[in-house]
Amino acid sequence: MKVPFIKLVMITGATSGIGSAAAKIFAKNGFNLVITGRRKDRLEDLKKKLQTKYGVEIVTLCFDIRDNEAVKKAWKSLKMDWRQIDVLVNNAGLAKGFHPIHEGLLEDWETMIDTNIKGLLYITRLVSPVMVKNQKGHIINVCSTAGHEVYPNGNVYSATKFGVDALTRSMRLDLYKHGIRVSQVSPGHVEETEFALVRFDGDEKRSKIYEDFTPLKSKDVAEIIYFMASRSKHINIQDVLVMGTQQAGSNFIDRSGRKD
Ligand code: NDP
Ligand code: 8X3
Repeated sequence: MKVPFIKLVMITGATSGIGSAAAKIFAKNGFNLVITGRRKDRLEDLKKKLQTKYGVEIVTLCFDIRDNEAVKKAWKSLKMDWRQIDVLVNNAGLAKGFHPIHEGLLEDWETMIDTNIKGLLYITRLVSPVMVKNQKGHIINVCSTAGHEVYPNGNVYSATKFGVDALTRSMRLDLYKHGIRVSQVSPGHVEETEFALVRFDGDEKRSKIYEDFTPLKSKDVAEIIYFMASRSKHINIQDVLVMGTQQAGSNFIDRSGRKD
């Protein structure tokens, strides 16, 4: 279903997981895309695949979202037409480490704060003025259940996602009078992502956290993002808190076996 008021969608962190799944669903529905991430080969592969399969146009921007100069340079490299973003999906993000607060690594904390909060702000600061000028647009932040409740060892990751939740709500107050929708999706555990592998520093064994229950899949979250973006203009879905059926909260998971 092509939605007439959406032409161009920007998705940060499209090289894997939820961002990559979101790129696929928007492309499948005929929208042009700006996709970002640090891994250029992944971006180029995805671009080629989606352009060939769905006949859409895609621009890739390769940068580290923690580096504001790199973010600005990438943005300036876009032709004016490609800056007229209708939907911004602020998805790039990560958890690093799983330590109690007294053992946490400062480097991990800085990576999470710089990526999940500052990176989101760097992008939003460039895209939102265009939306205000156009008096239309939609910003969808990828928050988390960790942005609504805490769990042991989740400390700084949760703090960044509580920050995302605060930003979603306050950005909406700043932008709604300009006809801009601000939403977020807050998922629990999501597989078919690199989230756990990144959190546990590439440790394959530790990252196998989905073997005894069925979590959400990246496509499930992507479908929700697409659903939010494709509602009639007068509807703004403010937040979707979503978990797999075997998860009832950050600290409540039925680990009695997968129920695929
Ligand atoms: P993935 O690790 O699969 O994807 C993360 C994406 O973020 C990648 O495309 C990665 O690209 C990008 N990214 C990370 N750091 C940077 C950086 N410094 N600069 C640019 N891009 C960056 O994980 P998910 O798909 O799970 O994560 C997507 C979002 O979903 C995150 O915000 C995460 O917090 C959130 N989330 C995830 C859940 C889960 O259980 N998986 C649950 C709830 C929320 P690259 O490495 O190429 O730079
Ligand atoms: C990812 C979900 O529970 O690992 O945001 O924090 S959780």
